[in-house]
Amino acid sequence: MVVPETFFAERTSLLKTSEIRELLKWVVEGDIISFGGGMPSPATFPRQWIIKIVTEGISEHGDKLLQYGTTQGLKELRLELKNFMEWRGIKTPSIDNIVVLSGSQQGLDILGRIFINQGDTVLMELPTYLAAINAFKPYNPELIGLKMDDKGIIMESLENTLKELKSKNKKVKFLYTVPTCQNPAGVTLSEERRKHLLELASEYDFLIIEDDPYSLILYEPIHVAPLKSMDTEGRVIYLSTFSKILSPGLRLGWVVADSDFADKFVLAKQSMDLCTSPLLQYIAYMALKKGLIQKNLKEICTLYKTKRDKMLEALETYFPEGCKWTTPIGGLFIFAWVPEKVNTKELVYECVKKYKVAYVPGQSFFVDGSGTNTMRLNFSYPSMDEIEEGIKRLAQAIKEKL
Ligand code: PMP
Ligand code: G9A
Repeated sequence: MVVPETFFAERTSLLKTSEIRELLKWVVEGDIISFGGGMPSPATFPRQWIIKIVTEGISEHGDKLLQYGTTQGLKELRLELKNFMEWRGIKTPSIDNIVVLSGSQQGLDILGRIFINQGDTVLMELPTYLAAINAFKPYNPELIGLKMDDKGIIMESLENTLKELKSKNKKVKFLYTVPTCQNPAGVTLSEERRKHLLELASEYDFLIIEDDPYSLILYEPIHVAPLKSMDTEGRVIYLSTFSKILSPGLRLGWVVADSDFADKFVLAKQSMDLCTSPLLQYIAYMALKKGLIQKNLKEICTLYKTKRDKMLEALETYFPEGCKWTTPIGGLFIFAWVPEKVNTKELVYECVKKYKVAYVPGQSFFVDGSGTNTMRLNFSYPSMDEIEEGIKRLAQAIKEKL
């Protein structure tokens, strides 16, 4: 049957494929060195521990763990998350301020559902997490990009944007940010700017979505306070995930928000998946309770720091003149700029076919369509040898275009 477009809802035409997901297909299928998706190193997955916990969990609590659970999430997990959040400086009056999600990506989708009316103004970093852009787009907002430097969003630029919008009688619905070890740019918003951002949110009355998968994966002895820990007005909705600190295959994330927001998350989630798998939530609960997360984090940070340094060294050695890149204090990504004449979206296909190396072209992370000469490089997944070899091949591909 030839399916006519009219069968689909209009918003379906706004769904866009994710380049991260497209590249993943090639990486899974082929012998390609991948600097593509933000995949943790499989060496960090606690396999034997998970086998033991699941076996014990099912024999002791099988009736509960194999049953439907509440939409909010396992009470035991939310109690552990409450402590975990307090350790991060985020105080939650009750576990009802926490909703367990089937990955923080589900939280991004819910944000679109509960907040965005057609034409609403949403502010995002330039560049920003591409699956957040893709999650918001079907609701047809006006996405406005905010310029960044090595300290995150440039406050003057944000203030000018806010003033301009106000002069046009436009109100910002929310600002979405990955303030710590940003995906894709690898930068961290400075403490001074965090305070300023919260002041502006209060003055111009908008919400802040703090998406925070990476702030515990740090390679420098730096303390970074989450925006949510500085939020005195309940304007910050905080998302995080077990994907990078335990395993992404568990598909477990959570949101922390004032109860009016948390209740709406629950309502939206009810019709999406009823509840997140209680069995998988049990694994995360035990990982927090038994201190596995903290223990694992030390190993993750040591491993990824070595990989980050290896990639920085390889970039320095092989990349041609005219290229530059970020030096992230944590997280999984280095963001690179190549000479302007090189279009990284075109180059990636050649890189995959001829050089067997993949990265994510930067342009899809920019809501204003810029960034045609940028690329995001993940260093957590490839081995040390692959990092060296892959950057060498990438440099060769770039040089051929100059
Ligand atoms: N937000 C950001 C900034 C991310 O980098 C990611 C994963 N790469 C997600 C959300 C989604 O994470 P999850 O696996 O929890 O769905
Ligand atoms: O595989 C995914 O889509 C999750 C990873 C996100 C990223 O690479 O930023």
